[in-house]
Amino acid sequence: MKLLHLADLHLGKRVNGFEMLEDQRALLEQVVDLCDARGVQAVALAGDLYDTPLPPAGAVLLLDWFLTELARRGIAVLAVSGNHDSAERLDFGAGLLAREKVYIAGRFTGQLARVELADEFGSVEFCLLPFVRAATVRHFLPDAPITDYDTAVAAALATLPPADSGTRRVLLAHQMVVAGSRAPQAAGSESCAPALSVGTVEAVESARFAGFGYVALGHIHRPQAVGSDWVRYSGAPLCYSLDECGAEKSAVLVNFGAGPVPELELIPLHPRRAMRRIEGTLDQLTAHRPETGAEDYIWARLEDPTPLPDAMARLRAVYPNAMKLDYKALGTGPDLRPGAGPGPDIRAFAPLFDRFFQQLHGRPMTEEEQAALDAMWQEVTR
Ligand SMILES: [Mn+2]
Repeated sequence: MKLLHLADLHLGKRVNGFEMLEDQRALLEQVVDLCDARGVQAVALAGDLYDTPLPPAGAVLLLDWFLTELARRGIAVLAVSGNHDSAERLDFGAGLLAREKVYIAGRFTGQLARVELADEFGSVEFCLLPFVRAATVRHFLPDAPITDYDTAVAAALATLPPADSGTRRVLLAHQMVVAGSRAPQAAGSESCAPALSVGTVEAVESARFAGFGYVALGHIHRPQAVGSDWVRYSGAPLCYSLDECGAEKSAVLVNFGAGPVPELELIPLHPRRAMRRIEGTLDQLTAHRPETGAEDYIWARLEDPTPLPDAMARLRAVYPNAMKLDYKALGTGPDLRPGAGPGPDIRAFAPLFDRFFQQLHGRPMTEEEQAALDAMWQEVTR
């Protein structure tokens, strides 16, 4: 059986004010083509189908189109809610959709939904764990030994009947998973990302998933395995933050043979518009329209020594989808970062400002600039 693992579609997302719906449509068209080309029999969507609990109508229609196209081809769909989805709204029509082999688990209500799909070697069992918090699991399983998030997820998994040896079993989950003390590498567009840095992260240990042949994870937007090759974040299919400029995106093709452990292949996904960073002076960057990629989402880092008026307007004349513009510090002056040597004397404004100016512009002030600064200094200290 060939299963295609995707997650974190975030349909309806806006990035820096730009509507991503057309990019998402092009991406899902690519996924449907990929299913045709590779003979995919099932698609796993591991949470965050939508970007918000109340997605815009266009996002709902896009998911409707995608599910209909897959169902039309007889491809089964397995989906769980993520933390961005409304669990209840995702469950709308779930019983009806299951008749078309579209299996959606929005809410956790005390037991994991299980779906058996058949291939020439027998059946593959899919276990669907919607996004849960410890309190949700505790509510439905009051007698389970739950002390934290890790034990809560373990208790939810313990509601599954034990698997026979040799059973081919897949779990879908949308959680923060760690391997020992190693947290997954966030991409920057997850709303959970800040929690990663403070060290109080709520996470489930990858070893909890030992009984599964493959674990299709969502939540972290950078593709990666956690603890084992078969416990994997597919990553978001598009760049959803400028921190992801240039990141390669992929889907996981999970190929089950007769044995309990599948073969994996990462299939690159190609965005309609890349998200990338360019550097140079504004004149250089806008000298002519590039032959390819002019429509890309651009973060321009200008090497001009001083901020320029109307820089964004000039940039967008060439790159209409430029998202961000900032200036590269050209500093050749002293390194003023914390810990980079004895600190400057904060009582002496002039030398301090000198060093700041040098670091920013890579040259000392001209006489004219020095005079302007002196005048300002006189004014504020008078
Ligand atoms: Mn997400």
